[in-house]
Amino acid sequence: SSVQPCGVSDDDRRPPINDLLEIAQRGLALKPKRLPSWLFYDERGSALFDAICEQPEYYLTRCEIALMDVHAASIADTLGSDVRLVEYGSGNARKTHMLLEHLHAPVAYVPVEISPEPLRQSVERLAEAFPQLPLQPLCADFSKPLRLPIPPRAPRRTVVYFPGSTIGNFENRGAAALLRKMRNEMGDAGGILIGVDLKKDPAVIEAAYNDRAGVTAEFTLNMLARLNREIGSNFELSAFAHRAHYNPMAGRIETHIVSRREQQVKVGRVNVAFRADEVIQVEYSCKYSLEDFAALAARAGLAVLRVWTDPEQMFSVQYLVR
Ligand code: AVI
Repeated sequence: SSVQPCGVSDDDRRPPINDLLEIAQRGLALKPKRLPSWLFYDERGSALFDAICEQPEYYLTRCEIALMDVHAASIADTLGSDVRLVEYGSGNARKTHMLLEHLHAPVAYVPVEISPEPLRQSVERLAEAFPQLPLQPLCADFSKPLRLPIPPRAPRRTVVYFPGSTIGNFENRGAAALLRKMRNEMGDAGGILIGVDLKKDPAVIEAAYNDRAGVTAEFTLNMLARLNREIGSNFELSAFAHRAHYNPMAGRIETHIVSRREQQVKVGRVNVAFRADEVIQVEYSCKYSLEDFAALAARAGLAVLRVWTDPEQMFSVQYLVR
């Protein structure tokens, strides 16, 4: 079975649909309207996400990098020698670079990334920085079952690396299912090294998803621009707005695209009607306490062996084992 980031839920048990037009029509027919968050990441969206990571309000990347800066050697010691490192959704692989600098005799690095261009670029950079390290890139959707390449020599363990708190973009059930899938792929002796954003002052979290420069708003609305580009819909971008609000009960940022007025949009042959203020739900970014995350890991048959945090406990990197 596959696991989808939230938006269109992973539990509706319909046959898989790959066609963008059908995905959009189906999501916009739901009540409330929902589109899956992976739709953000076309080339423009991926560039906008990189720009979000540079915004002063978006503490996640800065804190995770600061944490890696201090703890990468201790993390590498915990992982041990002769590890095969498999990274889910490797993107620009900046944090990986910090980890690889300290790993003891790694057997191979397997970046798994759905977008071929970022995958190619990161492999090129890593090949230059780590000429001895066997690189085995896999252009694939990490939410689907993976066929990992045969390693050049037998590893002591396989470690799945999943930084950035991307796990937060999955609802509870989907997150547990994804952790279970990683658990299968890592085998008995393996582990999962995962970045998890922590609960904190809601104002700080909300600011991270509403940066003053408006990069996140552009990132959100790029989803509609992408649909216009790829399936010829006619969303008028100025008639929609980005809204990201922290739901303290659920412990998550809920991002919506809001219709600024009553309007009709053509999506293929379908006319989609919007009321004024009607929303499309596009992303959840779940935040965890250390206890919340240990409970989620336990649901997937995993135990938290070690946790590293930054000095202000904004963000955590956790090592999970069977
Ligand atoms: C990729 N993911 C962890 C980001 C997050 O924080 O949920 C995506 C993002 N959406 C808006 N800003 C960043």
